[in-house]
Amino acid sequence: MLEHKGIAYRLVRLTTGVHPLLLRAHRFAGNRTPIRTVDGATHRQLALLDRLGTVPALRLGAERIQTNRAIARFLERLQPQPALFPAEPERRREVEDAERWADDVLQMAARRVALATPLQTMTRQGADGRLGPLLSRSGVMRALLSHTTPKPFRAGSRNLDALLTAIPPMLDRVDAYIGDGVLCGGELNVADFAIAPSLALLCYRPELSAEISRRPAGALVDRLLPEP
Ligand SMILES: N[C@@H](CCC(=O)N[C@@H](CS)C(=O)NCC(=O)O)C(=O)O
Repeated sequence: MLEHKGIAYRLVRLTTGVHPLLLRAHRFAGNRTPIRTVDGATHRQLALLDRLGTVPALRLGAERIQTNRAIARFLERLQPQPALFPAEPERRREVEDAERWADDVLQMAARRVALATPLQTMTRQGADGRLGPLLSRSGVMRALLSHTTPKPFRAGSRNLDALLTAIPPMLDRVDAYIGDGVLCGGELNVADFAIAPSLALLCYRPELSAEISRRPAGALVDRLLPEP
C-alpha cells in the first residue's frame, strides 16, 4: 500500500516468534482487544498474542499504527491519492466488506492451511515464493518455527481436510468479487491489498497454486505478488 501510494519507507524485519517482544522494544502498544479469530471465535492463547503485538506495524514520527485496516486508513488520510477507497459510497461499502472478509476469514484460513502443510511438500520447501521465504530466511529456523505452531493455528490431519475443503468456496468468492468489479479493477483498492497476500500464501501448495492460476483470482495474485 505504501508503494502503491508512492510513499518512501524503510522496512524493518523482525524475527518471527519473538516479534511481539521486539514490537514492544520499538514502543508499539499491542492490540488491546483480540484482532484474530479461529472459526469465528476468539481464543485465549491467540488473544494473548494479539495483546503482545502483531505485525504489520507502521511508525511515522511519533505515530504508531497497527493492523492492516488501521494502516490503510492512516495512509489514505496521509496521502489521499492514489485512493485505496473508492469515492462512490456503494462501491466503497462493497470494497470494505471484501476487506473485512479478507482480514477476518480468508487470512486465518490461508494461514492455517499453510501452517498445516509440511515444508517438504511446499513449492521450494517454503524457501521462496510469492511472499518470499516463509517464517524465516534461515532454513533451520523455518523448520523449527514450522514445528512450533501456536495451538489455535494447529490442524490435525482430519482438520487439514476440513481446512482444505473450505478453500474452493473462498476462491469462488474472490472470483465473484473480481467478476463484479470489486477487485482487480482499473485502480487497485484496499481489498486487493488485503486479499492478494492470502492467495499468495495458498500458492505455496502446488495444487492450490494450479487451481488459483486457472481462476480469475490468479490474475489478482499475479498482478500484486507475482511468482519470483
Ligand atoms: N489481519 C491482522 C494480521 C495480524 C497478524 O496476524 N499478525 C501476525 C503475523 S502475520 C502476528 O504478528 N502475530 C503475533 C503472534 O502470533 O505472536 C492485521 O490486520 O494486522
